Amino acid sequence: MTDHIVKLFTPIALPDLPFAPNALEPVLIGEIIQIHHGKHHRKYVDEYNRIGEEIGSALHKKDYATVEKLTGKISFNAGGHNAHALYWENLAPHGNGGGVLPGHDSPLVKAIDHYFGGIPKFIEEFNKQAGDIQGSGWAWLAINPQTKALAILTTEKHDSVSKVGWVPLLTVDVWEHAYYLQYKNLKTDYFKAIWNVINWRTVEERFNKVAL
Ligand code: MN3
Repeated sequence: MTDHIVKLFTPIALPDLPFAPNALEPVLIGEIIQIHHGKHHRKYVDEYNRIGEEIGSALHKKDYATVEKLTGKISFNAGGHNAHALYWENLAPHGNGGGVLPGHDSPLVKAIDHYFGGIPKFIEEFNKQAGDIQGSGWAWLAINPQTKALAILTTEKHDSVSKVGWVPLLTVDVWEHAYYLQYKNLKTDYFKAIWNVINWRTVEERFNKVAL
């Protein structure tokens, strides 16, 4: 009976990048990826772990005020970790899958044709909505798990589309740290270029899990 341990919190680790930091050049320079992954993403992971320990301890002590206070902070860092993990996984080097569209008979492409009138129109609309984000946020292609409808959604800070019941298929980081070292104030150029390194295979796998 003495070994009965209730584990209140399990820390997470920063996931490895699925490519070398300079592998997305010239679309995104290695320095951006190194700082973005090694410093920004790492900080969300570290903060998630630090606050998670605090919440675990507060839950154990029935310290409701502290739990309530820390909930927003853990949500911000959980969202930061989750969104970045999804972002890295839906990028790939040009020449190694990046920017390669699925074939015309792909159910994903058919759905994009249906909802947006084709890939070029989808990209145009995605970039427009990403450009309309005021301040920091994320642009998403998402699927509604009930209706199977596709939509372009944008969120603030690190909120994900999961928060409103949608499943993320593709996400683009629209925080300045994602592009500023290279693109400065020309974020439209970042949006245009990123399609050369989008890993459509990942997007297709995410789509197939929900839609088929
Ligand atoms: Mn970021």
